[in-house]
Amino acid sequence: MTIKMYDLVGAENNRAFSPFCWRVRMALAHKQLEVETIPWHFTEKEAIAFSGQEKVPVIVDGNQVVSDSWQIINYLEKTYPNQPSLFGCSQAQAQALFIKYWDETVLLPVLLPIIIFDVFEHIHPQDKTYFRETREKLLGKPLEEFKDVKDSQIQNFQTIITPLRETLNQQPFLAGEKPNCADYLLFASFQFARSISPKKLLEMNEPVYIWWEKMLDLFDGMARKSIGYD
Ligand SMILES: N[C@@H](CCC(=O)N[C@@H](CS)C(=O)NCC(=O)O)C(=O)O
Repeated sequence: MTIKMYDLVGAENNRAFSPFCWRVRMALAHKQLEVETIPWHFTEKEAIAFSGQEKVPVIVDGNQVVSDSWQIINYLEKTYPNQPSLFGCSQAQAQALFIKYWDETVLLPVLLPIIIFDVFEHIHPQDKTYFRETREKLLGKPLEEFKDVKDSQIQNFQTIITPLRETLNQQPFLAGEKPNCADYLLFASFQFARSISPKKLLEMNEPVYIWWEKMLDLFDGMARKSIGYD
């Protein structure tokens, strides 16, 4: 049965940009599960009210409703044990939790101020007021103050991803010879940037850039086919 997934999009239905939704899209592709994505906008809270919360991703798998990217990934791993494993073993599954939190507490907080004004410019017009109000409250200043990004911010981003770079200097993927959920968790944030921002975050041919390109090619170029900046 086809899994339905509510997926945050911008002004165009093919501009999927949520890092949390990209985690799940990559996981579903790895698991070779059929998915129907339902384009969703920030202000369409009623469309996902059945999930009991207000954020995407949300998946509907038969009569199962699951929200939160990490919960969904673990649901898929448990529910579809005969499909390719997202982790390979329970130890790797436990370690992937560290990657999830490193992404959310180190990488995304540095990346977000760099690209948040680009997000604002690419979201659907119906979402603009809501996005401005909620994000300005969260960040404590007008979105316009994020318009001009300093070189030092990009350099800081490049510095904080040093552990990723050093790892990818020695092996093609975080998971080794082949990608797994650890790669998807971090790639999702890079796909977030690609889908919404023309800013150059990395030098071409550095290990993270090479990995990013390989990730874009996975699953018949699934992520590359989604609207974004190359
Ligand atoms: N912990 C959640 C976070 C989900 C999340 O923050 N989703 C954002 C989109 S990237 C959202 O739906 N935001 C709705 C809003 O801000 O109203 C997960 O991992 O799925």
